[in-house]
Amino acid sequence: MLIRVPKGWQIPEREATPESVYLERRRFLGRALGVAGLAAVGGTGCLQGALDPQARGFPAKLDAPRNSKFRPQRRITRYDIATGYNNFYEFSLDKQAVARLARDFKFRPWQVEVKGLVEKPLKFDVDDLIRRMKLEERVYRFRCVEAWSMVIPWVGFPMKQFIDWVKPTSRARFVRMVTFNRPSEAPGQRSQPHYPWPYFEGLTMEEATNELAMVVVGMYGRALPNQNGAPIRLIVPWKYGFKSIKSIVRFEFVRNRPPTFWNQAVPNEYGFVANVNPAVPHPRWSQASEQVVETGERIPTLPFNGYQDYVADLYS
Ligand SMILES: Nc1nc2c(c(=O)[nH]1)N[C@H]1C(S)=C(S)[C@@H](COP(=O)(O)O)O[C@H]1N2
Ligand SMILES: [Mo]
Repeated sequence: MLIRVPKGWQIPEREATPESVYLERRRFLGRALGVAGLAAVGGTGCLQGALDPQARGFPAKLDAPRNSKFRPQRRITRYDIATGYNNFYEFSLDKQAVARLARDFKFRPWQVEVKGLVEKPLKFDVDDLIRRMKLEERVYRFRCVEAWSMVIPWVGFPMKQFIDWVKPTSRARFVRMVTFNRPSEAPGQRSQPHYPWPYFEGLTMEEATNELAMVVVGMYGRALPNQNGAPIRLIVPWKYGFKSIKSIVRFEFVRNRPPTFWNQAVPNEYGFVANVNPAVPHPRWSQASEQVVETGERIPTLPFNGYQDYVADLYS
């Protein structure tokens, strides 16, 4: 197993927050209530599984060196907020109920399939993949289309590393990714049958091989918590959060642009490209600014979520 006891928590850099602070949960509800649109909150009990290091389901340590190239100019979000305020519609559209509802879902063992326009289709256990790839930690800004944001230390590997390993053929122009479909275990899939399950997303090959695109298997020095998309998800920080598909079971290399879940469900609200852009309002949310979930502070939104130097060329 790659999941192991680390040699010691790496001392955070200027912008980082020590683990003791991530794990501090006292102020969570008070602070999070500052976020506009937050519905009435139940007890704190629902967050227990995600917060208490002794509790069942608290993720194992997952050690990886930080890539210090990526330093957002903002403070890292506390662990309890990043794992207690989640969009994961397979479980619930109540962000604060997701952690509890995803707690007993079996995310391991987990098979991942690679198919389509590749030299050799593959099927493997996610932990075999994690052992094979070179892990690193990157602190990225995270921006949801609902106009809230966080800053998260992800653990994973560049998607390019994965693509170089699976070798798509030259005919491949897009990669399509798909989440599990287990309505008997995932209450949101059962209660929202009008959505086109399973969740699916896609990127162009140029986007998928961009330095920023990351396949993520952990956060805050631990394996991914269930509610954040265990055991393997995408992170594309210059795009709205809905592109960053969780709990992937299949990567498929295709010739034509694949449909995407939110574009299919609500075509006039969500496009394929979905780059963070303060100048283009969503029908329900101005994108000019965003609310920092932890503090309630409102800050201007940056083009490409601040990553224009890496990705603006892809779209010119
Ligand atoms: N499978 C799946 N992936 C998903 C979603 C989802 O509902 N299902 N929600 C998306 C949205 S809208 C956001 S903002 C992020 C939230 O990720 P987080 O809970 O780790 O912050 O996951 C994205 N990936
Ligand atoms: Mo989102």
